[in-house]
Amino acid sequence: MSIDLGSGTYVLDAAATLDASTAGRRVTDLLRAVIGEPMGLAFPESATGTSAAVSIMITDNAETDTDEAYRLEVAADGIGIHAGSELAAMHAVQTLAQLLAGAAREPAGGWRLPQLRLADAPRFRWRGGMLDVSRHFMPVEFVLHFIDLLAAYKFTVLHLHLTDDQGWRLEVPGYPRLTDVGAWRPHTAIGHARDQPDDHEIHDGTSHSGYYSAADIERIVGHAWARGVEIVPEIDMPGHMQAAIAAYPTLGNLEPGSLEQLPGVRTQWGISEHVLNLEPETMAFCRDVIDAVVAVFPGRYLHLGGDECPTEQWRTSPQTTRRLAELGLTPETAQSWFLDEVAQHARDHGRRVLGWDEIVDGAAIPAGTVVMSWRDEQGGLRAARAGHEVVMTPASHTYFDHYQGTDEATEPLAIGGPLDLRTVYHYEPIPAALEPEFRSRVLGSQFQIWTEYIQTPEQVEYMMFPRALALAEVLWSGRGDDADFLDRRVPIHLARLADNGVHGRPGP
Ligand code: TNX
Repeated sequence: MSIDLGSGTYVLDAAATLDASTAGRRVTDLLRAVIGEPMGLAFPESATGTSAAVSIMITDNAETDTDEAYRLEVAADGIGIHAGSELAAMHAVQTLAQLLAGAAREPAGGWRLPQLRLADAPRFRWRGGMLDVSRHFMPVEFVLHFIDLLAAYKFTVLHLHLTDDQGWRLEVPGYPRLTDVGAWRPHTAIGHARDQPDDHEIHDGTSHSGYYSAADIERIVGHAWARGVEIVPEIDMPGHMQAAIAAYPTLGNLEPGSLEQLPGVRTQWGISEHVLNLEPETMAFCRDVIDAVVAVFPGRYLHLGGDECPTEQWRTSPQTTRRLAELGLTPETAQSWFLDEVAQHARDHGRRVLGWDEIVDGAAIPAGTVVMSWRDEQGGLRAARAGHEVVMTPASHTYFDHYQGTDEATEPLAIGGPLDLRTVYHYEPIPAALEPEFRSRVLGSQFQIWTEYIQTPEQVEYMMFPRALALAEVLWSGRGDDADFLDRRVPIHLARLADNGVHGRPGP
């Protein structure tokens, strides 16, 4: 970003007219939603032949959102936005909203802005946040609000972790039990497993449930589009599937007849041994689920998980042992085979497939697969060198479910950590060990909010802020000065967020 501050000022008030004739409705609707409504500015259209107070010009490729660069000028006679795409113009609107949030209110009405010229473009194109709505379901209204928060800080990806052992959160036509059974658990473990007596689960004694209907997803998708956010839905397979197996036991590896051992929806955290089997019917189920996801989520990507899949049941189940032999596979090679099968189906729908970095542990993965490197940087390095695009999501720097402070006693219970604000601010998404010729394969990064220990929307906000501010800056403009960010700008943003009812973690 470059910014030239002028010496004069400009007052934006209720009389301000708008010329956005080259911009789409999405841009003007955003302007009205994030500036017009909260500040009481109506932005009437300027009459033909007169110059508008605010003009938004989309310069070239309005139909592609790949060009995110924009210029914003506050001059003596008005405000001008020049953008290479609709998405870029939307970023400019968010910047203007930030400038106005810091502007002085005029006694006669309106806001006084400094004159300036600003040219801005992101360093990385993948800037996102992952929300786990399986471990704790998050209501639709909050997902919409989460999208607003992402967009305000120019994140353009919402990765929705929709299914896991502890809950299935998406309605799938033809499989009513996925939500009737799989979206519900009778109780939830409390505290850390390490603090619990052996085999004795201390639980909260209340049920937990929730899922999104097709109509809910339509609202979420529509709102994301309106904010310039792309949703990346994730259906985690073949592990992390206990909720689906609870709903349809024939997806699992336990023999029929051993009914008493069949798992319910998981009520504890940690990794489940209940994984999908490899039968043709199970593969057909996965294809049906992919069809259902593709039908309601219009984005370019589909995340198929692929993390943490214990192979124990594939070794011990007689049925799966037979199936492995039939397919000429071993328990070690089965996971890559599985991913190839389901990924091909997603590609047949024109989707780019994503997976967590375990998918590069086995055989070579199909070209075009995008890898999320979460355990450390190694998966990302391997994948980038092998020709794949990667999103860097190392737990050490992007797991916002970790404690924010080193004194656990003063923080709400969290899964582990810590990961403090300064560490996030110092995160460099391009691994130092990556050879220059492969660096363009690092698309960017995203923060993860896994919700084992995060039960409410308020708690999501607390874990998100201020750390999301740090990652937003790392990904958009690159890290600035520590003191300026940590001591000056973070408190300003936390205060503004609090004014809007969003309570991050205060203090350093
Ligand atoms: C690892 S990251 C997981 C998640 C947990 C998370 C908790 C990944 C692909 N798997 O299932 O929620 O750690 O931090």
